[in-house]
Amino acid sequence: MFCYQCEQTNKSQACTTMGVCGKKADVAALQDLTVYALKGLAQVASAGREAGVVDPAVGPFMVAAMFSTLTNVNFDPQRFQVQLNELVAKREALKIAIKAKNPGVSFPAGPADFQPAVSLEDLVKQGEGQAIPDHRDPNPDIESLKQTCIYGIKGVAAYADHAYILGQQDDAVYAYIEKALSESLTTDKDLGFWVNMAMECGQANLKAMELLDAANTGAYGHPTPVSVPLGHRKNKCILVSGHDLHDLYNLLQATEGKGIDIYTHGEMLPCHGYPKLKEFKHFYGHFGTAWQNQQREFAEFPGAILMTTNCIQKPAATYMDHIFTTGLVGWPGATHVPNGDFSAVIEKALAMPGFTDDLDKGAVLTGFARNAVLGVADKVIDAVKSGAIKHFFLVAGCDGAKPGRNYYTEFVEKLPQDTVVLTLACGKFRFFDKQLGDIDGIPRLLDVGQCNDAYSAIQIAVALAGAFNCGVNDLPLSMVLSWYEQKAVAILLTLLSLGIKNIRLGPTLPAFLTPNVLNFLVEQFNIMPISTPDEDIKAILGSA
Ligand code: SF4
Ligand code: SF3
Repeated sequence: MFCYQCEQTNKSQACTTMGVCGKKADVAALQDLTVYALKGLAQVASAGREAGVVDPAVGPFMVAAMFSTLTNVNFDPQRFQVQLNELVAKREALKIAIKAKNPGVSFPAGPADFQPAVSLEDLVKQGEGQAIPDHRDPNPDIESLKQTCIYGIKGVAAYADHAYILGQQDDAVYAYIEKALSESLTTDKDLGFWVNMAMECGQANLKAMELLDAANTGAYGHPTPVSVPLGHRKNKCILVSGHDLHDLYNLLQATEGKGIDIYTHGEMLPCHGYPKLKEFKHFYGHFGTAWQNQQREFAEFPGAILMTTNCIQKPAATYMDHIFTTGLVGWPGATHVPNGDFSAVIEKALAMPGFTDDLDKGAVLTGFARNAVLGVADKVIDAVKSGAIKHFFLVAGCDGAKPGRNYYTEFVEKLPQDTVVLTLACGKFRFFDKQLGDIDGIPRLLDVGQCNDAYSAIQIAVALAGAFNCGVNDLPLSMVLSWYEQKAVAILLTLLSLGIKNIRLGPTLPAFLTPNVLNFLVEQFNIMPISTPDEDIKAILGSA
């Protein structure tokens, strides 16, 4: 196997025998084969577009399949087998439809006529033949940009899939994915072409995040600030992790009046801000922190646990019998339940002890998405004009296990009192419960939401730039980001495609970027690695 798609990759180079994330070589091969087969489907779909044939089922299938290869989503080999067979069936059906319209059409050899082996074992062998080192572009910099696009597409696919589930889609997103995946098979394009392709990926991701924002706010209302308890109360309980608001809503409905409280974990924390989710009285509080602490935290939770998307960490034996997966997420041995049918989860929660006492552990604020922040824009603008707020920081992105991620905790702790921190995604758990106080009633720590709510943060930045009659790069705003998986790659490409400069990125830089590509990013965007909190704060704020 060869995988270097996430920040945790072995020795900051590549996982070659077993993933640091727990991914085994067979699943790595099946994921490589899925991406390979998706390139073939993309070629056929692109040919279909030229002939005026678009199968509306292909785009949503493509994003779901791509999402299933994202870090910490699906570790279950069987599920990849089912998906690969479905993919090829869809591709062949599309070929027939295109041929009906244009009988003279021919399709390229290679992934567009890939036939999956019958046994899982042979399928894995086919996948082993698709490992990255065997198919690199002869130009390492182009290979680097191709992989950047593929990982960015995985992030776009995640958001597009979530949006589709809630009824929002845009064919332009699917068209981009088809084009980029088809082009990744070519070797005749230059660096400029692939830089543009990466910027287009950023724009496709902006669209996908916009669709998801419309989907989430359309279905559940605009988030409003809310205080979320970190303790618990005596009752049966279910813990929901991942990113999927639709699953949470279905679970809240299904558990109403059943004597079960629902708690969020990780990226589900901001769900408490959505009016239509918040109105359920048994949607109680938040338990635990970010994904990499699951084994410790889940072992202490006395109820059923539901994983709706990434990040699943290898479940410990102590809770394997009461962790459930749904949607695209999977782990061999964990019970997988179909979306929307949570009866097995509820049954398990009722059979478990639940919390047997009440515990007050304080509370945290969330719900500062674009509507809430822009609703008090006048107050924020006045505070900047009066000098009460000197600088904004977006300290955002993924969390992970590396000790170097303490940088983000220290960074936030050391910021002067006249600064405001906007945050989003699971990286916030490094500092989400710090009491930073407020400036003229504006909290100094504002949780904008999940990783996809980078869309909301961009809208806030654009609105502030409009109010101050300047560009986003001229605002007193600095972005200090942390990455782990491929959604963060997509978001970074979005920010770059919007021309945003001076981003600090950590804890380490992606292994798939070559020195030349990195130099290009530095020259064009002044992107820089994090150093120490003291040095970076000094560099941003001067000696103030
Ligand atoms: Fe390694 Fe990350 Fe790939 Fe897992 S997803 S195998 S940790 S690079
Ligand atoms: Fe976190 Fe997995 Fe990236 Fe949604 S839950 S941000 S790492």
